[in-house]
Amino acid sequence: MPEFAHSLVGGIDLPGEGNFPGNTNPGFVSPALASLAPTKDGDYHLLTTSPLLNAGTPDIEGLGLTELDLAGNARLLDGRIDLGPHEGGVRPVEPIYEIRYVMQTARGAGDGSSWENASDDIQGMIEKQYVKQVWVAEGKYVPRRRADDVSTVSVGDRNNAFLMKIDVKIYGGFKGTETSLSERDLQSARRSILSGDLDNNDITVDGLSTSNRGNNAYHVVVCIGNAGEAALDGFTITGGTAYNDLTTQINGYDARRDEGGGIYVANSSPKINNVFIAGNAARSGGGVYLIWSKATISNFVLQKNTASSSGGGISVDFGYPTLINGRITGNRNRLCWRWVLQLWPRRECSQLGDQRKQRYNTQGGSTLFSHCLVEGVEANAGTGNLTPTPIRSLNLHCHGPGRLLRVGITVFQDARR
Ligand SMILES: [Ca+2]
Ligand SMILES: [Ca+2]
Repeated sequence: MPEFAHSLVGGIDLPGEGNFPGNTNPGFVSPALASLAPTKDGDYHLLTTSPLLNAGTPDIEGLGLTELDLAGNARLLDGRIDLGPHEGGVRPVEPIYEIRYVMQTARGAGDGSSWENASDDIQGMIEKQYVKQVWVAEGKYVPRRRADDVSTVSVGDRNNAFLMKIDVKIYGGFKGTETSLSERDLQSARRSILSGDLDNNDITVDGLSTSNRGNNAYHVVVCIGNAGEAALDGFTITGGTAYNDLTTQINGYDARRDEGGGIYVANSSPKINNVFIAGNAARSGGGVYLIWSKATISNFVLQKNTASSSGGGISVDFGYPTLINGRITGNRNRLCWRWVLQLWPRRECSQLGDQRKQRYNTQGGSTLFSHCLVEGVEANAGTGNLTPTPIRSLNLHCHGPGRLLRVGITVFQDARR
């Protein structure tokens, strides 16, 4: 056998200096199948991940190397030659997957290319090139990346959030075998929970955070700037705790950390559907905060969220959001604005008359309600709204998002300070 040094031969463990074991994956860009030989097909440049980079002979004296390699690039990069006739690695080309799959525990290759190769990183999949939808199986998911720097994993950082991305739709409520969206069963107990419980110590009741939220993420979901066709559909959102005075820049806008514990939407109009938003807290907009937004929130429950100032359930500033088929109940505010739903512009407490009307202020507001029932409000703008008679039994009977379709919106403030 000839002598080898700094070489790789498939299937043979070569003796000698610098040789690679025979089972080493050389990391070619696109090798042709061996069964096709002889062939000129295949791309045998090395990927940037190849172990053969910078593994050639350290001493190039007497090798007769030319200035340029076979492809016309410099023959010596990074101070040491690579195995083979080419120098330098080629970035792997991202395969085109329009749907990426996420499970609580990663499977197979973990690249999200299928349920069998599910990733455990929702944001990582949202950021993938070509992705149009991210499918998320049941389980609890905590954000691992800062909303203002989603390219970096920073486990436990309170600035972490799930950041929606233009034209990317995020769907939850899967078992992990479905091949179409219609196979989801949102009425079952199966839930994909997005949680702000970074330190994993929240006391939860039925999956919803109730206490130990002091070190939780400021926001669970954030959507800022042009959302295009972006959507969030089929999730429970809980544990967001927004009480920080600072702001941060996200997508070119200042985002406040004291509004929108569950969902923070600014200058953006995503579609949010089939969501259960509960057990979140903020200074304003405990469950949801919307500013300059035409968001549509449909088939939703906003329950047991709290605000130290206003809008325990939802707070809306300057926007044209549409709320359809929802229930807003048991949310709590501490200050005088005892509205579970707070719409800009606010009125001072002293200007308010009937306590019941404080629950919903329409003056100058531009929120569109359709097929809604808002307790204590006599004239709801919009179409198909129900008569303002509180139907408390609805509170007891509507739990699954799918069952809310015919209910309309019910707003109760049944938990004051
Ligand atoms: Ca090199
Ligand atoms: Ca916690």
